[in-house]
Amino acid sequence: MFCFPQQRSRSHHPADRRTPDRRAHHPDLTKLLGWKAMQKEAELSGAGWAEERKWALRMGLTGADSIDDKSIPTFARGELPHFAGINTFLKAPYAEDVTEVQHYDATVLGIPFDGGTTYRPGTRFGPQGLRKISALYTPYNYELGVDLREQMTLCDAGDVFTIPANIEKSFDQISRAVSHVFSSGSLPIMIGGDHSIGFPCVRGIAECTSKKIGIVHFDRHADIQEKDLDERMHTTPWFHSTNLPNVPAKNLVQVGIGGWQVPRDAVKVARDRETNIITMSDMERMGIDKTAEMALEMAWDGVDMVYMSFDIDSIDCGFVPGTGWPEPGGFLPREALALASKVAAEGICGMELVEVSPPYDTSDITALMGTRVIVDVLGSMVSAGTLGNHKRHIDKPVTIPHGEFEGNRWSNKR
Ligand SMILES: [Mn+2]
Repeated sequence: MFCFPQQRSRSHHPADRRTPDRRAHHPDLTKLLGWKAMQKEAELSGAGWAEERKWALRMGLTGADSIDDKSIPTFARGELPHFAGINTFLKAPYAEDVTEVQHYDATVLGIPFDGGTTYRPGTRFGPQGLRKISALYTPYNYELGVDLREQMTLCDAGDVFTIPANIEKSFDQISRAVSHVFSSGSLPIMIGGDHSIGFPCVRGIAECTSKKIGIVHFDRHADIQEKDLDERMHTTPWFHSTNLPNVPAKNLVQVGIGGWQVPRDAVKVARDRETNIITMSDMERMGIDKTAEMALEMAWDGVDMVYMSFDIDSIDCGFVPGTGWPEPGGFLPREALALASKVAAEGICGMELVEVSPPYDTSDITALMGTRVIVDVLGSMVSAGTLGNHKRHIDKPVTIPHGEFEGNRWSNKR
């Protein structure tokens, strides 16, 4: 498998003339993660994929006679082809009836709200932007040796009905939706939306538990002042979140903060409340492993669960142009993915991915990056076996009534 006979015979490298076997000069391949990952794939089940292909034939009819691959349906259903279909996140099942989210390990929900934006609007299109480009992904990750479809269940519950230009009503709707998903036992994964949604998201989780919650917050901005432009804008979620009785400010860890866009009002609050700020330079000096270790230590100190908030603008704006308030000097994508994965590996009780603004995006790269953060977080939890750890802390679940209706909408009587 690793022999390259042609290359060997053609090579004029001096090393090859000294020894006939070029491989003797290679490092031990079995020490490479690349080799280990290749072996690990063999341990993965293919049952979920086989099931999806059968399901596609049931839903989309069997394909034309001229097509040799008999698993290809007439109508595109499920993962393939990546350019076709109605896109939910990662082409996961659409939980159109949201009482069904309880049957899934994790639930994606879109929060199309940009009423808290103080510069570039457009994050109301963030959920659709991520869903669209998420169709590019397979559920398998080579390096992790994880296949989400085989190892966990995922659904997309669609978007929360937010009310443009009314922050109070939108926040109430968001908290209600998040509390429904969290109470069901499914892990809530929120796609924003601007960062003002951080407060109602955390509030939705916090009301379902008597336990304490820490927060790891990736951002260039501190987002902890009380008000901005006289309202609770996207610069304020952590002031209001850490006012909640079971969300201690000392367990808020803010990673990547810095540059010229941190309002002094926010710094005063961070200092008063003794939050923990790790700057980009801190991370560079300590390295990724030490940074993650320190963030986890502070976030988990004396609490039962940790929530993750990932602002896409924590990554250098050269990589994520489609965002509400870009700031140079941020994480490299590799650093951000590694940090988010390491934090997620310990288990999280929910996450939000915010500030993707498709109208300002180029070639979907910002939405692509946001999608990648979410799938890496899920893959990391699956790999570490920590997905579902939050369930044991749901001791005050909420029940939200649904309306009464029988039959199907927009269809002729059967
Ligand atoms: Mn930010």
